[in-house]
Amino acid sequence: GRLYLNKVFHISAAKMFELLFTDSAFTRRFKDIRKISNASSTPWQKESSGNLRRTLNYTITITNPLVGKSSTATENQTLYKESREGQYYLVDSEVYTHDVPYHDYFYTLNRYYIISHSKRKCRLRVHSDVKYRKQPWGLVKSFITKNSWSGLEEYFKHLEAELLEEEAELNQPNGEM
Ligand code: YK8
Repeated sequence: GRLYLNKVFHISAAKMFELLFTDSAFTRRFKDIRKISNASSTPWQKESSGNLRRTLNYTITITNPLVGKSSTATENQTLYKESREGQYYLVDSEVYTHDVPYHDYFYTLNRYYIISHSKRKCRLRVHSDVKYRKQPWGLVKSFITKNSWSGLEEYFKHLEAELLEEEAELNQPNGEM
């Protein structure tokens, strides 16, 4: 896998969790800019394991010329019970894209760590891996991996840029916060 984001933000850990993993104005705006539509989400629900789970469904717009213009996707997120509110959050997200070529062969596993750095700062790390559900032919596998990595790299660069804007807004001395 690869580390796509690893950065300290002037945003508290609790606020970062709220921005990324609740139905926040930030998430809604980011989805708008990315042309992610038909978004729906279940609430976070406790499982027998003690972890919290939720499922998101949405339609993504794709710019990769090898693929159709859009695909529906399902994202299963797990907030691990080891997480400590305000201190440390660990979320795994499995993303299944249903309408891209070879979609039944792979999914993407994104691991988000939010670690409190100080009262008003946190580190956000996102590590992603392409996982295979069945073994494709070698050439197909490298094709899927290459196209997934470039898509993920672009996505997380954009997410980082939008978070930096949010950080600037939140830290304005005369801001609403
Ligand atoms: C989530 C990983 C792969 C997929 C895409 C697949 C191409 C397959 C090409 C053929 C289009 C929001 C991606 C990038 C779509 C977007 C997914 C997002 C960014 C020719 C083999 C959607 C995070 C996420 C995870 C996986 C990404 C897909 O929050 O290249």
